[in-house]
Amino acid sequence: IMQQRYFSIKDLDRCNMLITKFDPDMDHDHPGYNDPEYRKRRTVISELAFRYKQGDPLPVVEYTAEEISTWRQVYQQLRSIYPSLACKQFLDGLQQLEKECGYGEDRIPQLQEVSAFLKERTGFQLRPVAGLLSARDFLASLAFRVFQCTQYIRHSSAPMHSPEPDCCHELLGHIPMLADKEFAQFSQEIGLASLGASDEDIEKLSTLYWFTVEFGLCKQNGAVKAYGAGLLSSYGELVYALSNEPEYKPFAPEETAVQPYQDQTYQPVYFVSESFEDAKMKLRKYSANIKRPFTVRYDPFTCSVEVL
Ligand code: H2B
Ligand code: FE
Repeated sequence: IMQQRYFSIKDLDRCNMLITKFDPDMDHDHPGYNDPEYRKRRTVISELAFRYKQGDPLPVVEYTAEEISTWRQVYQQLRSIYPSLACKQFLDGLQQLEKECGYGEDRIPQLQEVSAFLKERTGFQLRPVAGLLSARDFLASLAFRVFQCTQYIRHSSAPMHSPEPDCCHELLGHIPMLADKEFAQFSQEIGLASLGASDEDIEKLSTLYWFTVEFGLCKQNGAVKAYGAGLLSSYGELVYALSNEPEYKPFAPEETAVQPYQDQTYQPVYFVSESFEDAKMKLRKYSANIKRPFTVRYDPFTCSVEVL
């Protein structure tokens, strides 16, 4: 892999290492663990992702009435609090998706249409994935402006919480933000910084990703708003993060990268950025200091990464 002179988007077919710790077949605490129907359904949807190769049409899932009902509950509840708690970029993106991409409480949008929408706005495209990916593989895809998206939905017994990413998390949490040019750039830069990095640096970048893309807050017009997808797809944590209970710290990559985090419950601390511009500049400075065996440059004409 090191001898390769460039990486193309096709190389993402090899970035498929799944982490099974929250999988309904492995995790006894998963709300679907004792539901054989749910697990069977998950296997069917996983197969679509396993078979997918870069360039294939994105698989279409015919969602059941029960799945749509879960989506509706999540959508209605979150939608009602977004206007006061979500950042402007998110609200703009969601509004466009509702107007132009079939977003709404009555149906679960298909990856195909969402990917086409994003591609036009920020050049991001989607790729189906069967579950939680390793940080290295997940971050590598961001370098190519590819976002790996799960297609299954959380168990109907727990619409307000999912231990693993699901389509509510991707479609409601991540997609509206990825429709913003500046945020798309920020996401790609984390991805580019990860290529060729040591395991230790991947862990730090993954923590940075966690406290920004997943759980980030930012200042807007004197108020603190949410832009992290983990917050924007969880009613409970979104309200909690913007209450006066948790601790806030200013986003500072050196410090943020080593902050311990929670993947089972709410975060005890959140990092607040002055703006995306500010976060991007700080991240750039941080990334420049990561020691790597090579440097990389993204070529937007060929959508490939040159190794320098
Ligand atoms: N995999 C998937 N499928 N979705 C994610 O949002 C995700 C992931 N996030 N793997 C990654 C890990 C993130 O927590 C960081 C980079 O470790
Ligand atoms: Fe996520």
